Amino acid sequence: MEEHFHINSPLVESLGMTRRLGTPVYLKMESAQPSGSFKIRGIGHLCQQMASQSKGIVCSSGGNAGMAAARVARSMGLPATIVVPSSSPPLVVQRLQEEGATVRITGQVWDDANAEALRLTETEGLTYVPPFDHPLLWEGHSTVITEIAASLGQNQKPGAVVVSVGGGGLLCGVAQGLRAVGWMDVPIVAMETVGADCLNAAVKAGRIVTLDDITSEAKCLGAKTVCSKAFEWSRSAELRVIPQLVGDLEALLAVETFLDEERVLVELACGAALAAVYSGVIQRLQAEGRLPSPLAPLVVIVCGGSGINMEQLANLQHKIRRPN
Ligand code: PLV
Repeated sequence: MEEHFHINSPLVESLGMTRRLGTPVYLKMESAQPSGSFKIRGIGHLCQQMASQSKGIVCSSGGNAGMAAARVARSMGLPATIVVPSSSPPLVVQRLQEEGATVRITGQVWDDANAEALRLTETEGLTYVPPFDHPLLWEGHSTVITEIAASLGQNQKPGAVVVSVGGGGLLCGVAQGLRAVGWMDVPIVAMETVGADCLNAAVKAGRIVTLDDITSEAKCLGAKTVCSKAFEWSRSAELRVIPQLVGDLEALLAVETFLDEERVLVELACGAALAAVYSGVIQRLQAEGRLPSPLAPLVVIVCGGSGINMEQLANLQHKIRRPN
């Protein structure tokens, strides 16, 4: 039987968000996962399916897929090489090393690091662990929705589910989970930051596009191209995906408010999802008639992230509030 590296994370009501929205808001606390994010769900599943006979794994990451891969590899007794771009904060490199991984820093953004990981797969004969683009990852991530369904019970269906989108792996997992529990009428609000907006850009263009550069500080959302399955879901007649954008400042304000009110520190990548409520995105969608009012309980996936501490928060506050 497959071992689970993830936990059944808490589903808790946020009083602060509930007050702002006027409908119950539930937080799915993926920040509480071992390795600090939801990534361990999919990566735990993928590694057990693909890496049990491997001589080692290599994972390209903005940080959190790497943290999950390093943790899973350690539990499986496998060496892990994690390739991160130079935009990942030193804190991430340190935490990866503490997990026992070998860290390589290559290129400026995740796409560069990924090219290096693919090269190592070939030259070193390692098993490649992708951070977001693989059906086994989506299957693993989908358990976040089956847990929510079990927690809410038969009589409560969410009005919408809010996720952050980097390369789109979480979005694909949530979509698959909604299908598994028969909730295909529950819309997904897919949040990105300006400058890490590959899904929003693709939906606008009507085709997959590659961003020139990642200019957002939410580096863990910084894939230049969304995975094709996520784009497919965004156009699917079966399910409604509502892509939305916030600025880095809104994501930062959301991280700060969440720390003050919920006493949990998360990455800017997660702040994008939290800003859906704190910056009034959901309220605007309701005013525009794109989400119903009143709305059934809103579920926010608190994706988490390990690339944050008080020092990194201060760095972000400085960069985002006083650019240049
Ligand atoms: N981060 C990926 C991709 O980075 C990584 O390598 O860790 N929230 C957090 C905290 C994340 O770390 C990520 C992805 C996401 C949300 C978005 O998930 P995705 O990529 O599945 O859409 C470049």
